[in-house]
Amino acid sequence: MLIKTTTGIPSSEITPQEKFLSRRGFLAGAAAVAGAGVIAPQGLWGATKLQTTPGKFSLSETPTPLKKAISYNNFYEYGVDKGDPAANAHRLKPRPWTVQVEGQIQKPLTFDIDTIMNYRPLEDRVYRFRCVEAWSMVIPWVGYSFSEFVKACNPLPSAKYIQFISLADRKQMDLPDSAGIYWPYSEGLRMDEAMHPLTLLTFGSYGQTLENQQGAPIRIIIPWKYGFKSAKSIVKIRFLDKQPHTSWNDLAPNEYGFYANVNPQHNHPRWSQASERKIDASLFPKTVPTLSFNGYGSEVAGLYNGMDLHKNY
Ligand SMILES: Nc1nc2c(c(=O)[nH]1)N[C@H]1C(S)=C(S)[C@@H](COP(=O)(O)O)O[C@H]1N2
Ligand SMILES: [Mo]
Repeated sequence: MLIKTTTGIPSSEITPQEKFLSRRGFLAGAAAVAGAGVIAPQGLWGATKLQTTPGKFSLSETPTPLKKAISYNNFYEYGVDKGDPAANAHRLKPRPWTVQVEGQIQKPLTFDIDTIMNYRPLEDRVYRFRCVEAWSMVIPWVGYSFSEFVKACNPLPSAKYIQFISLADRKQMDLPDSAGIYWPYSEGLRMDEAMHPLTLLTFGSYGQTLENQQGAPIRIIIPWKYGFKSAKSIVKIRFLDKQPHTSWNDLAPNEYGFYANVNPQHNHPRWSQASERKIDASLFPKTVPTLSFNGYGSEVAGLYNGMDLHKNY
């Protein structure tokens, strides 16, 4: 059985939870698409082709070339330069992989990565992706709405926030002190942000599994927020009653807020956020104006009614 509890609880005690998840369609969903998710190893960059359907919310823009998307990355566990993740993330082992879920839920859960990946049909979602460092890409991510997964975990009403925790394993990662981050990398969302249908539980891009440097085998993508909110290589998801600490908040609270909505009017203390270098197929990236909420305002602005987004940056 792919669903285990975290603390070696005997399998007899797991049964009610399994039945519960089955009733909710979690196991049924897994069975219905079993084998549909993963096809055959491609041998290219270690990625595996995924079977996908065209998803909601896709931009009609031409995606950034795959090669650029996987050679210019932020993944501080492997070094602070943009080329470091592509050079060093081969050390990451994306299988076997489990994701623990804990906190304000009925009972802690541990899921195998393939159970999560096969739970819902995988969609292609071409999203704009904007880094706080003022560059952007257009990436065809592969995944399904994170809200589907949340519902399957059955959080308690006291769950108001979600925290994502990335792997921090010295056997597989460098975890350099120079990054300044207190490992493990962690990020968080308010529950309504997490439940928004744009928030994508992500397993792939460009029709194939994530490259290690993109945060294989599972990451989150929140397209209206700066890229640092989108935690990579997630091993733990916590439902919380209070706003969680996040890596960048802890490191530089004057530079990185909890909300981190893309806001061209609110500058980073060291640079403007009014424009971005658009990384596309051209040799020299064009600079284009940045859109509020990264262009997703009509979908998400309502989540922040009555909030001062200069204070809550
Ligand atoms: N675990 C982890 N997740 C992370 C980061 C990181 O250093 N470690 N960097 C963040 C930042 S700053 C950005 S811009 C995006 C980069 O994603 P990409 O390399 O796929 O473009 O990942 C985010 N998620
Ligand atoms: Mo970033």
